[in-house]
Amino acid sequence: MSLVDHSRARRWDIFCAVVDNYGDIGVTWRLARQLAAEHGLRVRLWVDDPHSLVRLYPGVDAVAMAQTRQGVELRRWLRPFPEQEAHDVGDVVVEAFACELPAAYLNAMAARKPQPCWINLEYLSAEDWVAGCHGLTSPHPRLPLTKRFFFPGFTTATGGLLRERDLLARRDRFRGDDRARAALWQFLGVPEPAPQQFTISLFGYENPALGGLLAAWSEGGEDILCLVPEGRLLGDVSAFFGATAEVGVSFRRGRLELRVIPFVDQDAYDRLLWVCDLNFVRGEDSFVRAQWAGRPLVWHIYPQEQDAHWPKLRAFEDLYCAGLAPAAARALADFWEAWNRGEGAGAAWAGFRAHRAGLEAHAADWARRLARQEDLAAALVRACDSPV
Ligand code: TRH
Repeated sequence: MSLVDHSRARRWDIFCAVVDNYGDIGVTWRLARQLAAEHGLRVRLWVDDPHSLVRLYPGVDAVAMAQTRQGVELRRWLRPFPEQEAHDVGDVVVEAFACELPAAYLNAMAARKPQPCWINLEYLSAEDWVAGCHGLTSPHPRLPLTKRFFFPGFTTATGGLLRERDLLARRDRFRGDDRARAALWQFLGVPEPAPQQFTISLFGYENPALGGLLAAWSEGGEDILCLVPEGRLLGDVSAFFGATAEVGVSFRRGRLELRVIPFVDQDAYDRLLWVCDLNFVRGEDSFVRAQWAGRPLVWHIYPQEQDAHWPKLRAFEDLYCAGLAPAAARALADFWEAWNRGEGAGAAWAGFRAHRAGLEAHAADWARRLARQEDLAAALVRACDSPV
């Protein structure tokens, strides 16, 4: 039972436009849940495409106009935004990833007394400029409103990363709990890996480098179990094995066993990351969750126009590899480069794998160090409690 009296709590409105700008529903859903659960806030999450949420949390009704799930009031963001929806503006308004707030809602924000705290939640980047831009404000060109830019990040000069209060404790308890691990394998429809199998989760965008990597794994010196969630990599898996890769299918070639697993809810996906020895992740949210797993990871960054993603990738590598032995750092950079370029990952694998022990110790240490920083939800609440 909740000890918080939610009826008197401050109300937050979070807007996420999935259709317009591919706003990251994974991040906003996680943030909304945490604000409600840990900060006792009344949170409304406005989403233009609730279908996108069903995969992350199957309890969501994709067509309902309003529903409450996991303490969050989920509202369908219609276009045009109905005038009558705009009268009830939250104490805090978060526009996620620069989505454009409905004009009627903006007008209502300007008229509200006191005015709401208006936040633009930005994408995650490890680049240096982020620290200088975090917290900057920008007046609306027409209305008497000021928005504040909030940048997630990896240092204390930024807004931090999403991390639920008990995340690392839950992770460690799970790892020590045979029954919980067995339940996960059963849920995934996968027999428990043999002790000598090196277990890899593989989530990413289409990648022409996959065939070469799977060949290296099948011909390598160790048994590998590779788990591929349903999604954009399945075409490349099918091409390699010459057969359709779909949920429930398993393949064997040489030392490699590959199983296609269902796309599971966010909490189960966390457990998958915790149980694997190495995690391939992508985008923003899975990338952060793999860091909290404290195990080595490979990041497929979302490719942007004019190669804008490369400086972002390198900035993170520089930060992450500080303190790592130079040879291990080089092997990591080579492998990540090959994976993101879409060629040469098979050739770079042996070098990466040779540094297993160093990379494992480093990943655990990185998670410990990051966890000393304030988490993003707490930092946002603090920012909104202090005047601009
Ligand atoms: O979906 P993504 O590719 O997201 C990206 C980023 O937000 C990127 O910045 C943006 O520009 C681009 O979209 C368009 O990858 P990401 O961020 O990892 O989101 C995937 C979500 O799916 C994440 O919340 C984890 C979740 N997930 C599950 O819940 N279950 C699963 O089985 C898997 C594989 C993932």
